[in-house]
Formats: sequence, C-alpha cells, structure tokens
Amino acid sequence: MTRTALITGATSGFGAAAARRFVAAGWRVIATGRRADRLQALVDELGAGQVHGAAFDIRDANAMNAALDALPEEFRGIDLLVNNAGLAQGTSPAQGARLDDWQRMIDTNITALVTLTRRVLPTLIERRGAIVNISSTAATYPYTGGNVYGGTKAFVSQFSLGLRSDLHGTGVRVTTLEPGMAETEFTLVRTHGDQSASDALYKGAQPMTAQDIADTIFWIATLPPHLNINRLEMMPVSQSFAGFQVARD
Ligand code: NDP
Ligand code: 8X3
Repeated sequence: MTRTALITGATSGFGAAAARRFVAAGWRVIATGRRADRLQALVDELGAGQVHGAAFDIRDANAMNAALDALPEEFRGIDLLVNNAGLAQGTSPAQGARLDDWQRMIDTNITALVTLTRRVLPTLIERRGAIVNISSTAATYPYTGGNVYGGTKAFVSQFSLGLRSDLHGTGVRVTTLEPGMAETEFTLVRTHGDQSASDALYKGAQPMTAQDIADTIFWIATLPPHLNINRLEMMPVSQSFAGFQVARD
C-alpha cells in the first residue's frame, strides 16, 4: 500500500530533500511552504501523482485548514507528519533582539506546529502513523543569541515527549530529531538575507547536508512498527561543545 507523508517546509533544505527521499521510495508526499513556485517545481520534478503541493503560510490557521480540506482524495490518508517548517530570526543577545523576530519564531516553530499536529492527529491515530518533529541541538545547548530560537526548539522536544505519552497505546510513533549545524537556507533566513554571513558560518566546517537529515527522517519513519526513536541528536563531526563562560570584574 502506498503511504503518504505530509512534510512542512518542503520548499528548501531538509523538507525538500525529505520530499525527494520519500518519493524515491514510492511514498506520496504533501509538500508545504509559502513559495508556490518551488512547490510547483517539486511537483514538476517528481510527478503530480506522487507530490501534492500546498502553498500557505503555516502561521495562518485558516489557510492551513483550507489546504488540508482541499487535499485530493489519494493524499488524504496521512501516515507520517514531518513537522519541519521553522526558522531562526536574528543572532542578537536577548537585550538587543527584535521582538518581532521573537514573535515570528514562536508563531512558526510552536503555534503553527501544534495547530497542524492537532489537526492531523485523528488521521494518524486511525492509520497508526508517525510524527517526526524537527527540533535542534539548540533545544538542549544554549548559546549566545540563541535565546528564543532555543526556547522554541526546547518546546518542540518536550511537546514530542508529551505526545508520546498521550498517544500511548494508539500505535502512533513520535520522534524528535535534534540536528546541529547543517547547510541550508537556515542561516540566510536567520540573518535576514546576509549571504556572506551564511557562507562564513559553513566555510571549511563540513556541516551536515539536507540529504543527511532527509535520510535520517526516512530511516526513523521506516523502522519496524514496534520501534520508536524518542529523540535523536546529530551533529557534524566538526561541531561539538564549548564550556561555561565566566564574567570577571
Ligand atoms: P530552510 O530555511 O532551508 O527551510 C525552512 C523551510 O521552512 C522552508 O521550506 C520554508 O518555506 C518553511 N517555512 C518557514 N516559515 C514558514 C511559514 N511561515 N510558512 C510556511 N513555511 C515556512 O531551513 P532548514 O531546512 O535548515 O530548516 C528546517 C527545520 O530544521 C527548521 O525547523 C529549523 O529550525 C530546523 N533546524 C535546522 C538546522 C540547520 O542547521 N539548518 C539545525 C537544526 C534544526 P517558505 O519559505 O517557502 O515558506
Ligand atoms: C540550528 C542549529 O546551532 O544554529 O537549529 O542553533 S543552531
């Protein structure tokens, strides 16, 4: 039986790579994002029978619900929800951060994610499906300028564990995937379009790739149905941990 994945944020980075990975294995994919041209390109590349593009701003609950209401019949049986759409905005310490950046991260990474999850849960329960929530190492390890971004990802990780608990006995699997540095459009978005800052961050670092993350999501989603990866943290070898900082008089 052909399975169906709903992958948010499929116009770029992890989500686009995941859409290709699942379609390559014969899944149907509902691909979402705001950039309709990129979704159309994905449909053109992978085929309209395999990919349904749904363009909407995930912060707009009415648009989200309308897009789900309008799914073609063959895409309605969602077996896997990949909550991937998300972003960081800004790198300033809290005392210099923009409040609208913080609000955008909360609206996208938290409010939209729980809204979509709540909507899709009945179908996932009916089909004994799975959820993969994309969190971050920033959920666990604080760094200067990570403030609200890290807070939103800590929410995603803890919400995922809570979902596991609530869904006990339903057969629905829930995983939080917590990647470290991976080269996508993430830093370009975070810096409000500063390509040189993005290039400088990844230069010489051998960051993870979107394909690395897509392969991991696919592995998680296709494990035997009696196995659940609760949380999985991954980094490039070039990245590790720094110590505490001490301010001195
Ligand atoms: P990208 O910027 O390449 O992709 C982000 C995706 O999210 C895009 O498809 C974008 O679509 C979508 N998105 C963002 N805001 C909205 C919105 N308001 N409505 C609809 N879609 C939206 O970044 P990544 O692929 O790296 O990021 C994917 C996830 O992985 C994010 O949750 C991020 O926090 C997380 N992550 C990234 C890491 C990294 O180092 N790259 C590490 C750990 C976690 P569009 O702009 O078309 O709307
Ligand atoms: C993205 C990883 O380290 O830029 O979630 O916060 S990091």
